[in-house]
Amino acid sequence: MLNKKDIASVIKSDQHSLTGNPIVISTWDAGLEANKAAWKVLSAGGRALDAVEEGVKVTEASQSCCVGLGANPDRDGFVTLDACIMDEFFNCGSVAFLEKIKHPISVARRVMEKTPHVMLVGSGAQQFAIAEGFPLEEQKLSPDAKRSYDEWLKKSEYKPVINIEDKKGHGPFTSLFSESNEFNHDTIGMVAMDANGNLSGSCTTSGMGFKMRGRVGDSPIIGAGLFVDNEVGACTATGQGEDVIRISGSHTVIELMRQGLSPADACKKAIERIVKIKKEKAKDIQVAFLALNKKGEIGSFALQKGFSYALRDNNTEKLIPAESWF
Ligand code: SD4
Repeated sequence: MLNKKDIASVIKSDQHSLTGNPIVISTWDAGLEANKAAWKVLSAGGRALDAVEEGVKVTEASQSCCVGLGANPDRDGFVTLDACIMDEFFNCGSVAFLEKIKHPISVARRVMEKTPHVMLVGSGAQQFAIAEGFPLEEQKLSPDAKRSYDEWLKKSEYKPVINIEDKKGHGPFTSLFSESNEFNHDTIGMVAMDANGNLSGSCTTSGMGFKMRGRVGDSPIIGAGLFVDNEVGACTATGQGEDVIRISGSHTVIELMRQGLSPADACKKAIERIVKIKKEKAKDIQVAFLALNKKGEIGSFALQKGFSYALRDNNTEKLIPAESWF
């Protein structure tokens, strides 16, 4: 049921859909650059689906610890990538545990458009990508990833629980800056509404650095790292994937919005659920949700401080710090 506060925020946020104004939001600082590419599509009247693919491709192509081939490897030294995409018709596609392919998000889109399936993994996903004409890249760690991996190998300490001792407030899997002083970024999740009021979303990552070989997080899982219901809204997640999967995070946020909660309140409720499940351990992990509803209202909520998301619409282009539980 809508309460007074919810109704007020819905009324206030009606602008985008009423005026047909497109909007794109995406996770972390790297979202600013990614949004620029998405905005090119949206501002030209293009489809949200194309915008969210083009947007996150920018992050996949850049050198980073946590997205694309330049990212941190698994504990055996291999970079393995996860991605998914979803459109306004409940069409969705996903790849997981994919190696040596530069743009997993585009392979996910091909899975959606060219196969009767939703998800392909590992060598099967790679075989499909090659058959679709995606070049097979070299398995070679980027200089940053190699340095981080060599450092990690000294102790080979496997920590399935996210280490957030770096309280600079950046993502759970990395330090704020790479060793070459480049700004690090995490998983990118992006949701957008186009000028026709249609929603789509994308999510792409290399997952947890130094993870067990074969580990798959929430990012390629429809309903966990991403969900889109064109009648209600779109949501994406970042952070400790295991705990997002545990509560079907993005789907949960959509269902809460369907019940009338604003995006921010729905994200907070989903975080509250994780806190309830994890109890004391919630302090040791980071999870954040980012959502957009059909009215163009946006919202986010994180477990820990330090999560921010990037917004681009007709009026503004900025990074917004999310509220957090702790
Ligand atoms: C995962 N959710 O693989 C991803 C990682 C992430 O910020 O979002 N990092 O669990």
